[in-house]
Amino acid sequence: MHIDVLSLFPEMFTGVLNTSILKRAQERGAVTIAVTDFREYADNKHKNVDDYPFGGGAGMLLKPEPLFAAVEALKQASGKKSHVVLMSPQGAPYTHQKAVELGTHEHLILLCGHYEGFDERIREYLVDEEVSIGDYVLTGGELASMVVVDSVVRLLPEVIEHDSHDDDSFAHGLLEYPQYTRPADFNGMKVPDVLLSGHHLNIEKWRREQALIRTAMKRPDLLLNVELSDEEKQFIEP
Ligand code: 6GU
Repeated sequence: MHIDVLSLFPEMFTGVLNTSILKRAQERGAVTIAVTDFREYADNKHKNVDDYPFGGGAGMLLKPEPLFAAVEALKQASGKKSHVVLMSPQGAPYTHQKAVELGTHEHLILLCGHYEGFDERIREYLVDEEVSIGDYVLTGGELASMVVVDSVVRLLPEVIEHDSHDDDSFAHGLLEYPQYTRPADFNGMKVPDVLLSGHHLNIEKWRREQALIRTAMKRPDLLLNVELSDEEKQFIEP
């Protein structure tokens, strides 16, 4: 998979892309990631990428030309089937399912604006989808695009170390069950007996119950999208 990020502030990405799992994923060749300053594609000598809105109003808008030219160049260079994502607080809410889905594209192009809005033709003609990472406004799409890159790349088959993603919070629509490591008794704070029992069936049952309880307490909204057995429905009824 190849990921291109278009941003006016490429330096924001340096640490994130060169650390931990994102670093390892690139070293292993599971993904290549490039950040490009789309100011390079500005067509005027002052390298302007923004301009005043027609009809007046506060603030500036990102002009269409630099982003259209940059996306076209990246599509040509990749020779792959490209999927263009606009990072914006107006986008569809970003979820685990979306991370899985974006991971199926061989070439992702993530567009990040900063401070300002986009000329609407970018939305209408250049972009395949628009994504938001939550109901708050960031100064730019950069942090959001790093969230997307991180969550997509860690799920790629070549990056997964073991089956740990099966139990990820959200993988089955539930929050993850509680986990413990040694010591079994830390200053009187004890690990639940069942986990020390070696009884795998009871452990599985306990974990499922705990995931259900935890989700019902912290994120009841998630339960609307989960298949529950009749017994499980009874179990979490208040
Ligand atoms: Cl994707 N961009 C910006 N600028 N703000 C956001 C966002 C994206 N998602 C939530 N807030």
